[in-house]
Amino acid sequence: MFSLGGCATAAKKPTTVEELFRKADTTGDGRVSRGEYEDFLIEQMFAQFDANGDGFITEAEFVADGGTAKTFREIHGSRTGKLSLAEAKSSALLRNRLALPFNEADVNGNGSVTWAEYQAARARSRAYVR
Ligand SMILES: [Ca+2]
Ligand SMILES: [Ca+2]
Repeated sequence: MFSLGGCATAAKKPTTVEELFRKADTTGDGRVSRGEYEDFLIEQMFAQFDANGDGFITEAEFVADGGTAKTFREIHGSRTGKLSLAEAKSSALLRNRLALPFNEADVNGNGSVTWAEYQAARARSRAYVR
């Protein structure tokens, strides 16, 4: 199939950062609050670590994608061997780590980040989950 427009193929384009931002902004007010930001990053992180897509992260999955067993055990308080999204979201450790890039991004400290602030923060956030 030829395309003279120089446009991308009909295949699904990868999700853009802007789309991610809109997803994170669950209230749709154009700003991402700290709670929205943490929830969203945890969901992103969760999907990434859950290699077999069964809705749980095992220690093996966590370590396979660059996490450490120590961090997994700290996050996974229930010790069932399977970390659920709800448990990940209720982890103070995870939230506190993810708050670091948020607080950096939220330059004026008003508790929300704008689109421009978000782009910069997103690039740094991954390192904090290790
Ligand atoms: Ca919002
Ligand atoms: Ca899994």
